[in-house]
Amino acid sequence: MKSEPIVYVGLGSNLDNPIHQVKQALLALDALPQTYLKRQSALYRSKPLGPQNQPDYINAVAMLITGLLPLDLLDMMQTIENKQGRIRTAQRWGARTLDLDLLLYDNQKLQHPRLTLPHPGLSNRAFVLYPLYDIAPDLILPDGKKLSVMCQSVENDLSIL
Ligand code: ROI
Repeated sequence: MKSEPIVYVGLGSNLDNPIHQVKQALLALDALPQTYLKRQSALYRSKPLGPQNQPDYINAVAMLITGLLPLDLLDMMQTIENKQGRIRTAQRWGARTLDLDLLLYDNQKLQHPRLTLPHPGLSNRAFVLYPLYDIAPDLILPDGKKLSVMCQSVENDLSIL
């Protein structure tokens, strides 16, 4: 029997009680159809990447087991973002109540107008790599790179909560 896909989702928030937003989103991910939350990282505080005139972020990474296809999962993640008050503004990289990024879907590589897998920001963002390492220290990416080695090439400027 083929096992169900393992998926990693990055969570980030810097508005309206970010710690609560991230915890709430973990519950919402666990409640998705055909899906459960297998592991969750610690919560981390990080300086904003992008414009600095916004609050610090709370970040975490979740490991899900899911029977949903990538674009169906993406749709449902966007519904969670919207339910938690996400307002899309013109400002690129502005503050947000909740950002859910599909980082990895099994070993799939995908170039689709709505979804790139692995997530293009994965390899250079400490606030993604370190929480991911928390829950998957032996992970090897679809291009064969080891997560542990990738972590060594980005400065860890996070504080754990
Ligand atoms: N910066 C940090 N530290 N954490 C995030 O989750 C995050 N998300 C974003 C941008 C605006 C790029 N900056 C971020 O989308």
